[in-house]
Amino acid sequence: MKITMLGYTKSGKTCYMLGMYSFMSVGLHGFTVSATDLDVDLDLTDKWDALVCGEGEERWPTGNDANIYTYSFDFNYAAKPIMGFDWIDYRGGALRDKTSQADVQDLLKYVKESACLFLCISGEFLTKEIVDAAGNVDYGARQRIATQLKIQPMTNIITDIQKQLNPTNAKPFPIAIVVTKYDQCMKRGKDAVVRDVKQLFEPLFQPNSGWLTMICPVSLGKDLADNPTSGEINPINVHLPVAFAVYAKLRENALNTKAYYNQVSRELDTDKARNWFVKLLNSEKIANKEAKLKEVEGQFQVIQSKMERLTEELQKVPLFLGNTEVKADVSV
Ligand SMILES: Nc1nc2c(ncn2[C@@H]2O[C@H](COP(=O)(O)OP(=O)(O)OP(=O)(O)O)[C@@H](O)[C@H]2O)c(=O)[nH]1
Ligand SMILES: [Mg+2]
Repeated sequence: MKITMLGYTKSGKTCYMLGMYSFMSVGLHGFTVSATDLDVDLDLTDKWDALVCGEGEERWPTGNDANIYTYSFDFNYAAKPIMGFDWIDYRGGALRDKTSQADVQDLLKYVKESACLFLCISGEFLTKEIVDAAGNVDYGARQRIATQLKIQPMTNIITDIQKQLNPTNAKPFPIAIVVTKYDQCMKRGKDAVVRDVKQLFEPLFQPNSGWLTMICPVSLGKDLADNPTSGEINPINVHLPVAFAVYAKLRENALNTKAYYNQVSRELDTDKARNWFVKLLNSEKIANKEAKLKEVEGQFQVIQSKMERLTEELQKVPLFLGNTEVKADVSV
């Protein structure tokens, strides 16, 4: 599975990936993330060590150059891989550059192959209110903040995906809106930030939009807002967007498995409704289909049990199907 994180330069993409990897290489509740290449593990661990132990501006990674770097990871439970995922790290400036640039084209191609999109928006621009508790919108503030966060190029890409895949609420496309540097706006409280984020990405939250959207605040440490050069690194929520992407992919697999089960089951019903002589002739075919049904049912249960382990974690952050807030569960 491919995941793309869209976000402008300095929005915190590289730091998020480093934080997610280092936190999840130790793991949470039995879930871990591992790099499939040991050199990648070394590279990411070195960068993370610099962040944790370093002081001053140098602790932070340098902004990306015009190359696209691909990282391959496994998402595991009890040290057994549940699913592999590929991640790209690129310069956020590519989001606003001309499509004739090589890396811009590669980025757009990668987006189209991705099973889940992460939209990276920095909490440093979410300190002023857009929507109040009564639902009144300050459109001027919304416009200013949308410009700072470069929402438009992200919305354009979402529109492209809509055209290409035409997601529906029955078969939705998963998007995680990752509010990075949440330490910088956390004083406002989660509800206020979630209200504003919904206003910034309004098309995702319309009835029957076909988008399954998670809004997830993340931070590398709550002290960083006041003290970016030496504040303690202590990541918050960095595992949740990846857990969501894996959950959504499992859900899609479960849906496909269920559809296949129903199809075989219908065929079997038809076979069994024939007269005794035809049934006798088809007895081997019927037995095969019965065995197939059992096998598919087993596969379905395995997928559901993997989903079940993830759902508990996912209750911590809001999830929407179109305009409706939903709970992650194992039903499909
Ligand atoms: N307060 C705070 N600052 C952060 C956090 N994460 C990143 N930053 C700051 O944001 C800067 C940019 O982060 P990067 O991860 O390099 O941003 P990027 O999106 O990869 O940028 P490009 O590579 O240019 O596209 C860092 O140098 C830090 O100063 C965080 O959790 N909290
Ligand atoms: Mg970067």
